[in-house]
Amino acid sequence: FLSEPTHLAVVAARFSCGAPRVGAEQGPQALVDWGVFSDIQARTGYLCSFDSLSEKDTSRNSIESSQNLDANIYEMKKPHAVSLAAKRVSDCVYSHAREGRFVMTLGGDHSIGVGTVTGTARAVRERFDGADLSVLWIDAHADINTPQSSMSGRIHGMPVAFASGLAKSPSKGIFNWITKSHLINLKKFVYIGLRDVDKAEEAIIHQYGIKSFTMGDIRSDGIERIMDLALQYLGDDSPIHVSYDVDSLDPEYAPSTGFPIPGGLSLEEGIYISQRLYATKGLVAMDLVEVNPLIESSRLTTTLQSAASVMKAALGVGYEV
Ligand code: B3U
Ligand code: MN
Ligand code: MN
Repeated sequence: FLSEPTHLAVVAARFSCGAPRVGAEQGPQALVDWGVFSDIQARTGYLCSFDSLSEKDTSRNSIESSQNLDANIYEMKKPHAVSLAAKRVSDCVYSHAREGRFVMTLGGDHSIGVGTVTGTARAVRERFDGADLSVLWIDAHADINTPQSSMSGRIHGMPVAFASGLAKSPSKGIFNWITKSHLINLKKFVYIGLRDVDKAEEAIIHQYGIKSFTMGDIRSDGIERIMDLALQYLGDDSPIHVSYDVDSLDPEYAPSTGFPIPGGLSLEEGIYISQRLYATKGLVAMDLVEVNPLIESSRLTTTLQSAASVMKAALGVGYEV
């Protein structure tokens, strides 16, 4: 039901307001400088376009710019800044996905995920007669805390809750731009790679029956079988968005990230996930988030190399060992 996109829209989401440390806002530039997209362009013939979104633009263009974007309120850290950033990302992703472009959003901390999946979900509903988007969330973390359940108050631990409507807008001005047409369906959602999940998040996952494949599942069944099950579960009747947190990879392959957790995906497994998604012919959008060039800087190239490999594989570009 999809014609193969010929246009790759790269969205640099230069935000780190949802995470405790600065640095993730520099992830997109580091990835672009690494040459991923010239490589992809050369090997696929995709037309590439670039949008660059940052906190500065957000406050300049916003009527709420006079507010203190750093205020911690409603049990969340910097909710105004994150909400505005995510809205800009959502609108930008939507405008490209609506035109049938493949959208690659570079993070940035994972709070921008509120924007990416809602942008794609809205475009898919319009393009495919009300269809729900399928979402794969590849992450060491579940990112499904609500403001009430979160111990940290950091919104990069909450994007799945806001994008699915599980967490409601706590006030006028914070995430109140999210309408029904933006929401993702948790029945069309799977986790892969989980290994650091809060107790409260476990309860939410259980309560809503969310499909989840942990690192334990991958170690016992193998990534091939897990991808069979994940794709079978999602079905082949709707377009796919993959939100790829680089910390799903083992810290050996992706050390430059805010919350590295041992026991992650090997690079080979990470690439395999992308290859399987490409092979569905239904992949319409991808996020690659949480690359932080200020962390383990001496091993940043390892992180960039890994991130580049999983991005390229998702676009059908093979990698050289
Ligand atoms: N679940 C914890 C820790 C966390 C780490 N990375 C993310 N979350 N995205 C929290 O703060 O919600
Ligand atoms: Mn994440
Ligand atoms: Mn994570």
